[in-house]
Amino acid sequence: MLVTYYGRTVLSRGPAKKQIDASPCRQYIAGTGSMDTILLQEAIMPAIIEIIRGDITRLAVDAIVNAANNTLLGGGGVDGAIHRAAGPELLRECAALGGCTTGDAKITKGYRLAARYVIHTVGPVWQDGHHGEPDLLRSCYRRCFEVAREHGVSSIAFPAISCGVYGYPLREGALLALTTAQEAAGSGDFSRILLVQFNEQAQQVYREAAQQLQLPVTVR
Ligand code: AR6
Repeated sequence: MLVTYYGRTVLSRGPAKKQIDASPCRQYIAGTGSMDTILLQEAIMPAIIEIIRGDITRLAVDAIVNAANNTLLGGGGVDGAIHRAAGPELLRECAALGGCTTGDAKITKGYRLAARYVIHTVGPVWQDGHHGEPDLLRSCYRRCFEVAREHGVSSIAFPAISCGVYGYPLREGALLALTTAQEAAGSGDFSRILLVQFNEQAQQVYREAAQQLQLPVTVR
């Protein structure tokens, strides 16, 4: 596992005070030795936010997030995959929820999934970026974290909400996912926040977005 701290400034006294970009913090450890102890401790601890490649339906976390539609009655993409993996009981519980408005989130049990809960959220359909799409997508992530907190969820995994069939540009979606994840990580309520991508290209977009935001993330 590679723990990567992008663009951190070494805060300590001495010659190691410098800014690095896109360089693993391990380089600090191997550096001149004038690094601040706190920074060293941070560097060897895994970051709370993880950028992961894989199938979200297979993750053993407290909750996985579903990129659903307003009916909550299933669909294609990650929604279809989650319903297939969870089994028909999930659809039965969803049917009793009365749908979900765009930007909101609702929780169900995970049934046959390894995850205890599924948090269903409905992202915006991308038009041109001037129809409230960023606010709605931000609201999706924040509402998911709120609902997660209410249910004692400590580890949570997100797909790239809206970035498939709904057409949200992946780069912008990744920046929003990371900034809201960073807010939640700062609250101290979560032990792990996983941002899951299906393929390597998408993972690379997330990695570059983390670099742009100078966020500490674990990539694997
Ligand atoms: N694990 C992780 N990520 C996945 C998986 C998976 N198993 N499957 C797909 N993705 P989408 P949306 C990624 O289209 O854009 C549904 O029909 C995918 O590569 O699933 O919010 C709903 O019912 C993409 O990056 O969700 C709605 O009608 C991301 O998940 C509509 O699609 C989201 O893609 C919602 O569209």
